[in-house]
Amino acid sequence: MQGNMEMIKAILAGGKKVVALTGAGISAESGVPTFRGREGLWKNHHAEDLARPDAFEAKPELVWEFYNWRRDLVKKCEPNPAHLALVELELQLPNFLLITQNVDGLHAKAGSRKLLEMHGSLWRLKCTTCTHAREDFSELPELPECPVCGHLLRPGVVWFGEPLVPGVLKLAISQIAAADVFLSIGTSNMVQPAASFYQLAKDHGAVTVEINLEPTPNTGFMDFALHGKAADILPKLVTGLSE
Ligand code: BJW
Ligand code: ZN
Repeated sequence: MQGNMEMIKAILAGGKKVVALTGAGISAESGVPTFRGREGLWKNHHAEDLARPDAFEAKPELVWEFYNWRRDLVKKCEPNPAHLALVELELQLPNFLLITQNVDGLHAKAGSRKLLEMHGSLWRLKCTTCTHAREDFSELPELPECPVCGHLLRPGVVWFGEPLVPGVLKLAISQIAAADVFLSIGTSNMVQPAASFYQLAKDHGAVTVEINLEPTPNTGFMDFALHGKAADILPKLVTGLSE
């Protein structure tokens, strides 16, 4: 079924538990490049080829250059109306959880508090050797070193082939399985496990809604699909919800 804004608003307002999953598209209007497509190119490298442990092992300077470039870029970006609409949704609904695949920190910057950053954060660093980990917004050296053991630090993000942080997947699954409404926003649905979350929600009886500029592999399986910019659609969905 295609989008019907008023019907989705009514479903949202009546939803006892709403879970929203976001991807890179929600930050596009803030000026953060998405992961795939032409935007995902950096110095002729595909982002997907750098966000992996084998790339870091082979060329840590290149991978750190990529992440330092992104940290610099994202630091200057501000949340857009789509991020703010999800803060509003959190405030209006008694039972809400935002699960994001994004590592840019813009949901937290916007004010979302019921938030699960399932792929980690650009602002988190962790040691490749010991247990040292920290949040750090400062400018980093080309190859940052661990203050505890002196070994190389790495970005605190989840790369391809790596498991999610313990507990994160478990929490996401339990919350999605209990959801009445599942929103999928600005994600290409190309990366597991997030791409299968809609199926879990459906299996447990949730109404599923996709918001994206264009169709994704999951669109045909959703109850509703709204096509357009998240920054245009989400504020309209949230306005007047509690009236
Ligand atoms: C707009 C818009 C606007 C634009 N408004 N919309 C099962 C089957 C097959 C493979 C696997 C499987 N299970 C696991 C795998 C392997 C792998 C995987 O999925 N591979 C696929 C490529 C096939 N998954 C993993 O490896 C995951 N790990 C795992 O499952 O571990 C299991 C394990 C257990 C025990 C031991 C060992 C392992 C981990 C995945 C980690 C993903 N990491 C990245 C990098 C994070 C760090 C970083 O950013 O640098 O996460 S990859 C990258 O993709 C990033 C993103 O979060 C993620 C998703 O991308 P997203 O957000 O969807 O962005 P785009 O760019 O793809 O799409 C943007 C969308 O927005 C588009 O649709 C646009 O149309 C839209 N849009 N403007 C609305 N204004
Ligand atoms: Zn260390």
